[in-house]
Amino acid sequence: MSYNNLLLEMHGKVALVTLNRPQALNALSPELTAELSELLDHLEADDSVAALVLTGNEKAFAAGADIKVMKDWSYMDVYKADFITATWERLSTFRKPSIAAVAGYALGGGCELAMMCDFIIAADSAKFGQPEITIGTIPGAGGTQRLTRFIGKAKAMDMVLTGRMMDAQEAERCGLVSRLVPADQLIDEALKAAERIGELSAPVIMMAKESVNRAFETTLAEGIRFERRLFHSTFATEDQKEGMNAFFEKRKPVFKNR
Ligand code: CO8
Repeated sequence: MSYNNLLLEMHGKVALVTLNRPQALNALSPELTAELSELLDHLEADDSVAALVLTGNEKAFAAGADIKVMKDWSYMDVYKADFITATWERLSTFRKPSIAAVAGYALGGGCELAMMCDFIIAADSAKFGQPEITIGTIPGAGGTQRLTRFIGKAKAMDMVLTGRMMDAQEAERCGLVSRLVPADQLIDEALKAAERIGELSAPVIMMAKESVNRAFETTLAEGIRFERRLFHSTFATEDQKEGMNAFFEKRKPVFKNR
């Protein structure tokens, strides 16, 4: 597998995927999002991959959709093609755990891509924003929806209507980011978190992820019922027996992903 706009490095069971269009601050061109979508298909199907870390470079995670490519598109171009929704949204349906490791700009589609990951670890240099309004459009890959659910209406309106950027400290304070680390520790911290997840039971991790995600799509009562069914399902796994027995035998569990 080789890609023009992505780098893939395996760290044990963790796939580190780097967005790699530094000359355009990793602007998300149709080619890049198509490559990412294809790579995610491979990573999802590969049993040796336990988790994904998605990152950019020191200056930018990604500065948004590629404005150069889309500026002359007509309504019919974007409507008929359903403006590449399938490739953009692929990350949000990725079933394995995913962490965005963000340094520098995560703007527009870049912020939206980071929010499609399960959580975001940010370097102290990170800057988040939905500046689409400043170029005559609005977020189109979940920015008005995910951002609002993650940080609430007041902050989301402020970001989406003014297009201002939020620094890493503010992003951490308002819950957009799970951990804030010095820039030189970003990748290590994200890999460490992903490796820890990779030591746990893969099917149970998938159930946990599915259950948290359900919180954004349903009522509390339905969500709790959904969680309970998945909780019950964990008792059908060998890994639940192994985890609980290992606790009493005072040893590290050896999960078999069954
Ligand atoms: N698209 C294309 N090229 C870009 C983009 C972009 N989004 N961002 C930066 N670049 C290019 C610049 O044109 C420049 O290229 P060149 O060297 O050839 O002139 C190079 O990257 C470096 O950029 P700057 O010189 O501007 O760097 P600065 O450090 O001065 O500024 C900024 C950095 C503040 C990040 C600035 O580049 C900027 O404002 N970028 C645009 C940010 C933006 O508006 N993003 C939103 C885009 S719209 C969007 O994402 C909608 C998503 C909808 C998805 C829908 C899917 C279904």
